[in-house]
Amino acid sequence: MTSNPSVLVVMGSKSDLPIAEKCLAVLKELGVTYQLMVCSAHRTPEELSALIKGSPSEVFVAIAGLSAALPGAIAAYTLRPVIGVPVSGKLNLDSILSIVQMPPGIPVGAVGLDMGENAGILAAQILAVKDHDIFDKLKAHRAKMREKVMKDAEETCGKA
Ligand code: RP5
Repeated sequence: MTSNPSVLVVMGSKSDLPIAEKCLAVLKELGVTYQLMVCSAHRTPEELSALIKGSPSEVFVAIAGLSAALPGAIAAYTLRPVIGVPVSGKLNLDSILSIVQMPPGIPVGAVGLDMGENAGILAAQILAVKDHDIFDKLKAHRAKMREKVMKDAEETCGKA
């Protein structure tokens, strides 16, 4: 971990780790520095407040399931962008709605259910507005995806 990570990834519980790992893999590929933490909006509210207020990170990713207050609670403590990742459980709409339905004035950007990778890409895109290295890595990432779809199409359907 670097001393001034660009992205702070917070999980509401250690059980969210498989989703966080998808985010971290993308951040690594795109050359984005990060810190990973477990901190809960409901179970450790004071620690969460101290963590966010003391963080030098430019973007926050918050990963939580059930009544997922974590992204909104983080957004209440910072003016920097917060990306929420809803985690699937017995009811999949619970965490999605908890993250998306923020009150006016305190927005949270939400990605899809369990989509840690999209949170990583979106965080990198925010940083890439000012960081040319990350911008170039995002371009390469898009090109790689394009090549994969073209190859899949050729293998599955033959040459166009
Ligand atoms: C949420 O409750 C966490 O983000 C996790 O997705 C869910 C279950 O937490 P554990 O009971 O596994 O700690 O706060």
